[in-house]
Amino acid sequence: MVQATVGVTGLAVMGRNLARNFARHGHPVAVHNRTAGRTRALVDEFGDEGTFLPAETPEAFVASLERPRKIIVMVKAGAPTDAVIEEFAPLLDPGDILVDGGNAFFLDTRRREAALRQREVRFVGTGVSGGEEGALNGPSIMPGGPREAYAELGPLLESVAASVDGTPCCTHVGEEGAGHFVKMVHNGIEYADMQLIAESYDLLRHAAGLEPPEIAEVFRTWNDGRLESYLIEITAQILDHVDPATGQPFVDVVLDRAEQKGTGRWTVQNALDLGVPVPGIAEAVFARSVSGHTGLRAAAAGLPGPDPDAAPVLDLVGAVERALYASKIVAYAQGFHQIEAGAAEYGWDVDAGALATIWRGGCIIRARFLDRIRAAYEADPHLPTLLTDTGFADALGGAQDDWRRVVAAAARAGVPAPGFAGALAYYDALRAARLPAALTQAQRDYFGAHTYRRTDRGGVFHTRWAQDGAEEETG
Ligand code: NBP
Repeated sequence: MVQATVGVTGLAVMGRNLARNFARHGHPVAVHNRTAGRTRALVDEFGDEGTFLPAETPEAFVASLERPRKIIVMVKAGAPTDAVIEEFAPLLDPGDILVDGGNAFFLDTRRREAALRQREVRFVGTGVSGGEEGALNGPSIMPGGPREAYAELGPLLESVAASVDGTPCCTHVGEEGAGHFVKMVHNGIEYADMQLIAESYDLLRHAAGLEPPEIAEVFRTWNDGRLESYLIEITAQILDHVDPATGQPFVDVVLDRAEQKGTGRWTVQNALDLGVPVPGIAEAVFARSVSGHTGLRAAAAGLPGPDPDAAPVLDLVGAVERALYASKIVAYAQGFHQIEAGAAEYGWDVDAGALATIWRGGCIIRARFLDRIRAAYEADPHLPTLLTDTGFADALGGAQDDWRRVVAAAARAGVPAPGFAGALAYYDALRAARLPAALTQAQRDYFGAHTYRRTDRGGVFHTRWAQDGAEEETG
């Protein structure tokens, strides 16, 4: 009897497409879903794509797998994942590998891995990016969990992952929760990237006065250059699309309220916990939040702004391209900083260059740009920030005038550009010789005796502001 080399449980859009991807690559795949109708539908519709071993019960599913078993769980993240683990764990043997391919919160993954380790089941929290299309044709896969489990699981996952220049977009990203952590920050970076693109569109439309088809053409041109990416490509297509019902540009008939599922918010919450500044990601999360506050927006709609009849800003296209590229470097630098800080905090060995490599294909942020990041980490694996890589520093240098002009143009035209402005502020803060944090610290000492350090000598000091104004050394 044929035994399956891999099993997938949870056959909604992601699981079903991943199972088909395995089957198409010649892997006999066991398939199971809580509601058996989905399992039957998969085999009825796509059974001719490869060898599927459908199972109606967890017991039959587990029995149809080669040992050590490799089972991929693709169910809704949260309580459903715990329910599936509870159901399957008693049926597994020591050495079996249970992969969670859902969008789990990484601290849940750590907890689950520790619990399953007691049973000697190897739990691999794995980020999967690329949506349903990626799951079918090759996603970017970010497995965490035990390194030795990857030795057995890796070839299987690599065979179905996207591939760029012959390199699979899948690697062991780090131990235990690292896979889901990295996927979380990947999504945060995706939020920032999308926000910067949205601001570019808004500026070209409302400061430069271009119409959507003209902006689509600009994006197509950009996609032939260093900004070449999936997100730029789809943006051009969206801006060219005309709504069949009204004949209006499609972008004008979509309600301007961006939703979110939570990974961007998790990224920012975690960054706050780690003390890592990721304003590019935070501004993107907040921009979506602002867009959804329709009551607040309606109340503020009549507030004064700049002259609505002001002449369009000329020659903005090239400047926006340079500002976008510079701001994108900053956003990615922040994301990679968070990943390095997370790895240090949680004790994972994460290779930043390897991440850039596996994000080059399959996922939403796939881009030529990631090759540059890979090269930057290859040249210096201990790069303190992407901003100081020679190539990126040159690009930031070349963008200076335009970046500042674009932020000023946005302010003058009343176009909200928190991504561009925040990226520039972060850049200026990092390169500043002195920051007004000195004044902030002095204020803290004034009202709360929080003490301060001096630039001219060691020690910790407090000034007796409310008494004689004299300074005392406190430590
Ligand atoms: P959903 O997130 O919509 O989940 C539906 C699946 O979960 C169904 O198979 C359902 O079974 C199963 N399920 C639920 Br709900 N509760 C269950 C329980 N208590 N026990 C067993 N099974 C249960 O599916 P999806 O959109 O395919 O996403 C799957 C995972 O992949 C999610 O974690 C998601 O965040 C992640 N992800 C999604 C995308 C994407 O683009 N959609 C991209 C990357 C990652 P049923 O059929 O019996 O109801």
